[in-house]
Amino acid sequence: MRVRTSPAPALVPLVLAGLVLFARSEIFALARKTTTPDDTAASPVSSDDGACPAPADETFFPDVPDAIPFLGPDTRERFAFRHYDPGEIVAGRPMREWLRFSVAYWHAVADRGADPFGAPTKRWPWDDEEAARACHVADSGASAEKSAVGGNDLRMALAKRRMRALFELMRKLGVDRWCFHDRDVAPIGATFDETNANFEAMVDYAAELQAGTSIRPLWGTAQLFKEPHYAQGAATSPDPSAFLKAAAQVKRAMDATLRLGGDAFNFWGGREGYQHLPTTDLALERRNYAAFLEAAARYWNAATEKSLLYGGAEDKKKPLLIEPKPQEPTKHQYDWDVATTAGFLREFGLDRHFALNVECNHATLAGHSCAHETALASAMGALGSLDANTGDPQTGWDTDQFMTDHREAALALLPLVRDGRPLAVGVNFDAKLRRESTDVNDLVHAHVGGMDAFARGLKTAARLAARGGALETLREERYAGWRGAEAEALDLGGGFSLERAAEEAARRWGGRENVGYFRDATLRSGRQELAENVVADAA
Ligand SMILES: [Mn+2]
Repeated sequence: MRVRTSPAPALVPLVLAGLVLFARSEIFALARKTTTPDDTAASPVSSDDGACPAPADETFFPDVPDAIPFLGPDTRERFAFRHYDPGEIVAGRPMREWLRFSVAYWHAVADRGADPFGAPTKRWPWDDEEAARACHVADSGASAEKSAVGGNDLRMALAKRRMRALFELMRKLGVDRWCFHDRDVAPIGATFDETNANFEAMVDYAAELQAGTSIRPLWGTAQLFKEPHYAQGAATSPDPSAFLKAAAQVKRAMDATLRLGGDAFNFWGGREGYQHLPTTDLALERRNYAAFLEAAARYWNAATEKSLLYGGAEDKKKPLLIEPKPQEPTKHQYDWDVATTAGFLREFGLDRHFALNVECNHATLAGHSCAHETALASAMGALGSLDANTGDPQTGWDTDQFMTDHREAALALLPLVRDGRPLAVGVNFDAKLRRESTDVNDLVHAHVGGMDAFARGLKTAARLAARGGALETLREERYAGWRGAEAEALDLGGGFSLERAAEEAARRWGGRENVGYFRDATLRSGRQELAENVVADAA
């Protein structure tokens, strides 16, 4: 395999080699031409031999330094972290422990900017077919003819280039986790078997790229929403054959995730919901969904020989995650939000198997804030991972933008910092470039900005959560009554009853002047404006 050797096939005709060099240099020149004024640092064009560059010479991000440095908030360098300093201790732990960042394969290297109104806008260098053909020839031996490389071979060669681009991006960002859907990393084949073989080959390839690095998946997942077979859902389809196909696909995706050393496996109910309620059997679909998840949990737990994160002991590895989203693409998704999903899991006895993967943009689609969802999941002991992104306040759909507002990040992270424990899984950038952003460097700025926003937000959250700090003092004072003799006398854990409450109320207030409205001596201020000022000051 090319990742291990450095072939320079002498038999590749010079004319083809020249074409490849031309194609590559044109694309890199285009990338440089469209950089912002701050991004004009000189960069080496890969010095390949005109055929397929040796791994050490290949670059898709030529302007970006090998390891983006932390230079502090005052730097003018754009390929630099202003706030993310992985070794800095915040709230008792290094930042890298609090913020186990992950790059999302599908958004980072597989998105080309198409939307329902327009064609793709991004001409990524890793999508260069000529270069992919040359590398396929280099991989498969000098006897192959480059011009004859097409079909599945070409699609696989392109998939490998995309994977290499992802790994270069991660290396330069200093991020060692990635997330993937099975169908995104490998092309669909002409047959069921070819599709599976493609996926296995790409998992092998990713394993080779991971070898010798600390890189591995934060989580893997099965993409159960793109194929026409899943048009009416996968686990909740009215067609049992879709259910069967999806279950087989989950097994394969779980095997791949474990083979790559992934930390967790995620379920996002892509089309698990309904479009038309009058013709939907809600009871059947929800029951089937539960049966699907139950079988998946049984398989995963046996495969990992670990189990039970949610509500169980600490440090259980390899969690299963489920990611709430209220709608889109369906009108109503069964995993609406944290509360709905937790209720569903508990209804079917699945809560001990699954933790929740909160996505910030999904939170706002559900009419919540990201902080509401992390706080609620945390309060339920069910917060497993975070999909770090944000939406647009004036846009009503899932825009999956990078979060750059550190205040929003701070409030989302506050429950974790209060608990003193990082997320069991991590922080995945489920975020993509705008359609108008077409430069490879934009991908780097996006991730750097997201990492800085979360780093700065983490520091803000640590200030807010500091014991004896203004916010925690306000919070403690609000609930002081529940730590005193009055609360103890209520005996909520034991003898409390409405009968006892009635007796006690009569004893305390019977025969007295009415204090129910304006003259209630016990009414205390919630001091919200003061608290808002405290939060604003910390940020
Ligand atoms: Mn989203």
